[in-house]
Amino acid sequence: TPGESAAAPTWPAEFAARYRAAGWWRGETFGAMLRDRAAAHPKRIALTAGDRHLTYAALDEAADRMAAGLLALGIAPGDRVVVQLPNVPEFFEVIFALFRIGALPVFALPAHREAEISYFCSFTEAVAYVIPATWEGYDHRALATRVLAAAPTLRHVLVAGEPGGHTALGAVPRDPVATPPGPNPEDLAFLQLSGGSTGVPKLIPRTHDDYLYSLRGSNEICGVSADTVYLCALPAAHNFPLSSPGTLGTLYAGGRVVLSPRPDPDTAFPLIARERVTLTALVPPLALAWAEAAAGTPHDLGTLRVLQVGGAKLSREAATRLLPAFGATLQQVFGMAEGLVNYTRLDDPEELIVSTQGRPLSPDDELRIVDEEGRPVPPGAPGHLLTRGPYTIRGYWRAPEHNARAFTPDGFYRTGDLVRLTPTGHLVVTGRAKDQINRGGEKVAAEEIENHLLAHPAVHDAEVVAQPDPYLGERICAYLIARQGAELPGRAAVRAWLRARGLAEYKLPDLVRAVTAFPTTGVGKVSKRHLREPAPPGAGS
Ligand code: J2J
Repeated sequence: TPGESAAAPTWPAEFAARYRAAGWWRGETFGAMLRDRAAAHPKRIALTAGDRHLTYAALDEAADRMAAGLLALGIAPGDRVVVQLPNVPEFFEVIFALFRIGALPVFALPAHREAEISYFCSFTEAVAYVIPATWEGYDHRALATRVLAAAPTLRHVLVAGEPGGHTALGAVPRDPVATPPGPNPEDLAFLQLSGGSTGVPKLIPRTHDDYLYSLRGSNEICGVSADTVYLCALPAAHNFPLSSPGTLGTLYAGGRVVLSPRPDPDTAFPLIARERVTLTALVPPLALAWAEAAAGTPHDLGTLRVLQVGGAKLSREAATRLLPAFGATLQQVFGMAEGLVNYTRLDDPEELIVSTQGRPLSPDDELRIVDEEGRPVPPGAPGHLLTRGPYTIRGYWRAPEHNARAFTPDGFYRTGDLVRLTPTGHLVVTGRAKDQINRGGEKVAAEEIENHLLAHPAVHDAEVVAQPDPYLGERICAYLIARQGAELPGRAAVRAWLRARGLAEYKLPDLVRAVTAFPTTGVGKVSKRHLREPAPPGAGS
């Protein structure tokens, strides 16, 4: 829909023309892609979830019926729909239905709570919110009732399962109706969430053309074909298992997606054995837990050909431990929902696989590694990574002020990652310049947590930083200064208080330390670098 593309900067015409001429953008849409696959091999299994197997024809038909139902409810092209579904078939039925209509899924994670969901619904002016009835012991219907009160545009809550007071997905009308013509390939397909480094997460507008190219490119690099059986163990909505090549890449290739409700080895290993899984994606802490569990497992993991690890830095030591644990090739993946994805290649020498985070997917991915002043660093020196290319956004959705900082005037995205380039063209992630904590692959914006902490009556000032953690890589540490005469809450009380404000569990501080002042830089600004240095033993809680 033309109106919505104006909500974010897009590629200048000469770039779009180049990407089309190069064959990256092929004028496909998600709706047509699924239709083609269903026509080509209707009886092949597209999705497996527990004992349910959906063929391509069944998924295609379910998406059509769902689209008809959503249209009947009044969901129109360009409308935003917040989708908070775990790894269940309805996730794919709903998003393909929305793709067919040209309505935009807004991808929320199952862990998100009232603070995040209310923000997504109100900021995107969402008309509908799609949830499971309950997940991991949590009642999403009660959450939805509270969100309805906070988001004036929200007209429908659609529930996969028992609806409570809302509408069951299974009860939306399923009769075929006249469908609108559907979106164009250059239109937005969905809004993805940024890891974020600001008070509220930014929304990432991805088009059919650009995302489908990233799937095709990923498939080629990862050897994904109709024979691939991909296990989705991470939350399906996350960009890594969605697209690198993930579930959507596997469907693009006509392969089979197996949904794991949880990522732990006890859940995943029996699925790998039973479904003969060939490919899966993990974050580093999970990969290490899997390697440990693989040693004594009775389950046959021998079908696994490629184990992808990404989302957070995998140390050389950890990578070396993973190599012999599975019969699979290890692949490092350094990607971002904004676009750029780097892969070690399956035939890279072992040394590159354990020591680098891969090289760009596309020959048209442009990288710049620059110093604080924006000048290119000497070859091989560490610096800030900037990038531009055929599947990297040119701006966030409805965020002109932030875009002016997050993108260069000539359209390079400032990733906030510090990297160096090897002579082979691979990237090594050396650190991070953005104010974010990467908690085992889960991204937490320090400012978002600080803002919540500052609302506490006993808190005068708050700083949130990452601290090294042997298992997670990083954990969240909150430093608090008390108000005059007030007593600061301890760790448990801080966590309970943030939870009550509706913050997702993974964002709650792992450590809380009371201090009387923050270290400052020469110019009197708070020095987060000094706060990150491990505190002396015995300081704080
Ligand atoms: C170090 N840092 C990494 C890695 C991501 C594929 C894979 C991952 C993501 C993802 C993704 C890293 N080593 N291997 O979208 O398609 C950190 C960087 C990066 C940020 C992006 C995909 N892999 N990171 O993790 O949008 O800091 O995407 O900028 O969640 O994660 O986070 P996100």
